[in-house]
Amino acid sequence: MQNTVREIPRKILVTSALPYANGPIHLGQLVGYIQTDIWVRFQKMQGNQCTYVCADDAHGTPIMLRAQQEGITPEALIERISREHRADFAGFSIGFDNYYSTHSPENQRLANLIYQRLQAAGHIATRTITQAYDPIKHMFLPDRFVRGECPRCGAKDQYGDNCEVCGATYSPTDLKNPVSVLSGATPVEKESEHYFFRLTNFEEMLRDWTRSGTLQPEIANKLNEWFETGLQDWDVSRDAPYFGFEIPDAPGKYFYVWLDAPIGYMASFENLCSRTTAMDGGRAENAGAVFRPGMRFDDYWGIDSTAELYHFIGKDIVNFHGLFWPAMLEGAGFRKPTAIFANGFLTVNGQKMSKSRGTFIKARTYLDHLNPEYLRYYFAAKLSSRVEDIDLSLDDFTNRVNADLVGKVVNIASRCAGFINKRFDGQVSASTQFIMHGGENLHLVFCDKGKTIAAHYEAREYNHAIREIMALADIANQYIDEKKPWVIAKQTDREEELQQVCSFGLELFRILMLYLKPVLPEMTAQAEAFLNVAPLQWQDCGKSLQHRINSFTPLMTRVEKDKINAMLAAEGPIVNAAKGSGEPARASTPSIQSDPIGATITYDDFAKVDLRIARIANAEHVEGAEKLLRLTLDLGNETRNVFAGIKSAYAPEALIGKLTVVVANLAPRKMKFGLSEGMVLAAGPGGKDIYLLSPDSGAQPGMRVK
Ligand code: B3M
Ligand code: ZN
Repeated sequence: MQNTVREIPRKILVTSALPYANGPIHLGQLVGYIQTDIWVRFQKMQGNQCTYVCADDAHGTPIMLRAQQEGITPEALIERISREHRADFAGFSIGFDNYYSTHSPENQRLANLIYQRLQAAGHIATRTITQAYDPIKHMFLPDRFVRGECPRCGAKDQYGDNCEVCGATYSPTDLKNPVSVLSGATPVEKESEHYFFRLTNFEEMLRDWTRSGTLQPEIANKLNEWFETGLQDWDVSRDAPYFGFEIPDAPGKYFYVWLDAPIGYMASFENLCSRTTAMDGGRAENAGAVFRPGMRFDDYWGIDSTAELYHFIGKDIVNFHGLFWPAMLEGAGFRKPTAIFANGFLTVNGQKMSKSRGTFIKARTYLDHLNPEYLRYYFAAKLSSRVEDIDLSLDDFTNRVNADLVGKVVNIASRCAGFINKRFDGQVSASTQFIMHGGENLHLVFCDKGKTIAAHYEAREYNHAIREIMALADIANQYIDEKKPWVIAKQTDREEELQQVCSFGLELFRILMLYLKPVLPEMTAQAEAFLNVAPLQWQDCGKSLQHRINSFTPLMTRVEKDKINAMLAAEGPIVNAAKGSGEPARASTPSIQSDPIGATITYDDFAKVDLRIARIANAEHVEGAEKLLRLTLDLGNETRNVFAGIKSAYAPEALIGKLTVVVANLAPRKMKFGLSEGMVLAAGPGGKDIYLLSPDSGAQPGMRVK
């Protein structure tokens, strides 16, 4: 935290990492956006002037290539992805005050300005480097686009930057037998002049800054390793063709996507500032935003800014935010962030999200099946200020949401609202500020906890906040359990008591919703409507209910197992026959877009296909075949020879002994390399992403699959 005097209300600018505009949002990314959104909503409820901006990160080689592949311009691609991203974020109630794009005039102006200031101050150097170049595609190849044999251990088909087998790191020019992923050509080495940001000029500033409490201790330690190995100048240019901003006075040279990406934070904010005066105030994504006409860019980014600036990011991009970014800001005369908050990764059922296991869940797929607030709650219940990975265990998710939100919180309202609506025409008792129970005033107990809960939200210890809130929910439920309104309701002389107990229950429920509002904005909005109260603010604890409420609508229903299963099934790999013809099943770029379901067939059609379990007795390369492996399949009482187009995903040795599924009654096909007597089943788009189907253990070769 910087040692500045804070204005009241605080002026706070918050950002989340800018998602790449080359694919849909997935649940792993949502951890960060939900974490940030909860914090921002909490700040707004406190009455602080908190602004939350984000944008699509729209530049770079993968976006350029994907657009080419789809036969559209990169502008059209990023436009479409931006719409998808906005819809996904809106679905999860991520309440950005502005969502913009790094491919914007503001960002170009700011990127040029920062670069030119750095250059004028002597922080940019040029140097000629040698890089892998694709002679067919006529372009320099990013490390990830070159594959070949590891120079250390000889493992085949490794990326140009590191070996997944032995862990060696190297540059693409070190690979043996390298090929360009784009064209299959052997890359040549070519020289080119590059522009470097002289990070070393900022070493002293960075050492101080990273240790001044701006970073979580884990992150500060991590960055310390960089100081120990020595800071390096940072290559910030890329050669044409590249989708990005051309560097001023350097024709054919473009800013590397990571140079203009964080500047996108500033650009999105500047764009918001220029629109605040003309704000219509009614945009859905601005719920709760406090707009000051004339919010000024310099008040937030100028060197003398007293505003607080926080970047929420994933732990994989701390070097960019903890080193390059503050150095760029310093060198260009802007203020530096107050703090960087990094979150961990998401695992699903204890494992890395995986397309082949169907646990790589897209935000949209989740929204198609489940209530987004379940996930917001579950993440909140697990998130702390530490840089830890969190696990979405789907059973735990179901149990937790059902037990806490449905079983505890909604239950309070549903147990009390019916009596108030039916027996008292919606009128609550007058004195809900005095809920005496067990020698204590529960109203005071609940309001007092507000300070502790606020401190937990402020410190991003949401798991502690949730624990406190659920402890209060337990107290409210105990109160109702002891008072037993359903028993009182049967006694005609206890009308007033019934109204009071139920009113108290609803008042405690109101306070719980107030505390949960940063996490559950939609459910709270419904509760506000039902309780007939103005949008709850943090200081509203004392404003107790004393008026007529509206009729109760179910605020949240239980998580259903079959909805979860339907979601997983929707993400499950689509089964393709790995064709023996030598063509890949689909374009070989990994894609998480699933194939559309094919035409309907009758059961009889299906029954004609004789699927059998087979053991792969042998697998080998086929001389002269680029994509095929020759498999010798043991079907129990016979052996088959099958060619399968799975070479890009499997080494033959890895297949021997495996059980798989084969189409046993497919007419044999004569191929260039011999006769193929069947077809094995595999899923996935192609390339490295091919997954051979295999039965559970116990299946025997020859068994019929039905
Ligand atoms: N697009 C990578 C990521 O989403 C990158 C973040 C930019 S933040 C300025 O993790
Ligand atoms: Zn290796």
